[in-house]
Amino acid sequence: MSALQEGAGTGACPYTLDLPRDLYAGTMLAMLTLINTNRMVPAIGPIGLEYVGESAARAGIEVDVLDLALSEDPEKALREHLLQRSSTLIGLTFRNVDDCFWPSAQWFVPELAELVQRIRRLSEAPIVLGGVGFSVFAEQIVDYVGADFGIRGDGEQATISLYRQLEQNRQEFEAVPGLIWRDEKGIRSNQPSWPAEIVLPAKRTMVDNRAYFARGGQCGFETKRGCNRQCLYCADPLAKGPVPRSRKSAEIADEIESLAGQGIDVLHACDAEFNVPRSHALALCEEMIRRHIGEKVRWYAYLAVTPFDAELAAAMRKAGCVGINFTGDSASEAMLSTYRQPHRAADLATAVRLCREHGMKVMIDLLLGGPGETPETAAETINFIKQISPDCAGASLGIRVYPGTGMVDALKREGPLNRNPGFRRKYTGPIDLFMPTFYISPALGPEPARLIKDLIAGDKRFFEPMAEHPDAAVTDHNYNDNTELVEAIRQGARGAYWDILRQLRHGPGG
Ligand code: B12
Repeated sequence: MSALQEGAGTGACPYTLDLPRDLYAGTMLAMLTLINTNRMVPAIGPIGLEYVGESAARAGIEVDVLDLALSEDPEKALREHLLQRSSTLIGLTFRNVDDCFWPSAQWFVPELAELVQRIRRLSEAPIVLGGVGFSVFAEQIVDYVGADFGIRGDGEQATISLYRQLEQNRQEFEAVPGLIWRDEKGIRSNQPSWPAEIVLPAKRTMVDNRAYFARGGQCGFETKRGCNRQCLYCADPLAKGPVPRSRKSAEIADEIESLAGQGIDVLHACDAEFNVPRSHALALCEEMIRRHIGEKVRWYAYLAVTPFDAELAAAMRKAGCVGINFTGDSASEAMLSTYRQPHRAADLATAVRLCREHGMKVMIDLLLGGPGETPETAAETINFIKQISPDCAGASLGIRVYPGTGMVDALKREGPLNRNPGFRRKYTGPIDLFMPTFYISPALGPEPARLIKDLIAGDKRFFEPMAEHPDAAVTDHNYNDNTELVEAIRQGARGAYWDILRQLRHGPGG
């Protein structure tokens, strides 16, 4: 549970202060205050907030960061921080709207609403929201939590632009890319601009990355944004743009060296798919090899199953990559077509083989239960994965249905959403995709988790789906408040979470 939730549902806020204006005497003025709201553990550094903050600082804006994830007492920290400042703008990063994990289905929007109310009682500054999860539901979240603004998509230039407007008392909000705001007509919004070239500061010193490394076991770095694939279920093109946009290799290498200089030597790429496009992945690896970065850090990445070949595998390993998590989804021809994946089962086998040959650990992430999944297609997938034997496989069951994705269109073709028997959710009333809403093919029967567990049959390479019964053991594959991971990292484990969990089961070489 995230700490902001602790107060959730209690209604009353401890800070119903009537702020005396002289409290602001001697406080810092005209600044951008950035707040990390994500208290999920293991803690993941707010890399998006850091890029936004460093870009604003580079543009000459005074920036301060309040990191609620690293605070022992977030309520006190919030109060003390805001009472010492009179910010021009307060920015909140909202990474996870929900935990995307059925049947956990935790929704974090109500606690964000409470936080916004608490901030309102402590500061008169306008509030802007941003973040990857936020970007999928931007207008709805601004409306629900009562924020003044939101920025959908890339936050760097848009935040600077909004800040300048407020600082100069202008209201040309149409000029701010991706901005959501209110006027007398209601909620207004601009399209994000998705700049083709991404130029970011490479320092990574705006948040305490060493603390994140100690608590989270790895720190992130981003090499590209956006995706031109059309995977049925994926909201990335909505949050990150419909075409891949890359950073310059030298800038990324500078950033990794800066993190290494801070003692952070285990990293995770924050790209949806590191190898899309392949040419950029290879060029970056070559730059890292030229600088001997692979001798200083080890890193992990998410990859699409194709394109992946011996040249890229060799370059990645030499550049320091030690583990790859492939978006495998399925090994059934029918399901891969439904998911609109360009790879086929044979490509999964090649990916596993190449990782083995080049000394990288390999995980295949499966997405079981999509439209048309049957016990036969699920068995085909699980049996195939057993045969090609990756180091581990995530058997996720239940797909988070995001508005604006092909998944919604596909389900609408089956008939009215409210009558579709495949939906799984914890709320009542009509289907509302804003709240955690999942789909599991009805053909998998009344106990789909049981069916998948039976197919896995105790094979320890699989992370099994979580049963829906309230007394079911908590799965180890949900990283939302995963105490096993927290404890392992506290004791010194480092790496991608699947690799840490794998080692807990099988030992480092297993
Ligand atoms: C890499 C990754 C991981 C890695 C992180 C490794 C690391 N060290 O960072 C791991 C595997 C640990 C992970 C775990 C989880 N993840 Co994850 N992850 C991602 C991924 C691929 C990248 C996120 C990222 O860092 N992007 C790069 C940064 C720079 O982008 P950004 O945060 O969006 O920031 C930009 C803008 O949003 C904006 N912005 C950000 N903050 C702010 C603030 C303000 C004020 C403004 C104006 C703008 C702004 O500007 C930034 C720069 O342009 C995304 C999918 C994606 N393509 O983004 C999923 C994603 C964020 N994860 C998701 C989820 C659900 C999770 C888990 C909850 C899964 C689980 N149940 O275990 C956990 C949560 C972990 C945690 N403690 O928070 C979901 C969230 C969706 C949702 N419904 O909310 C995503 C979107 C995937 C998906 N499509 O479902 N994840």
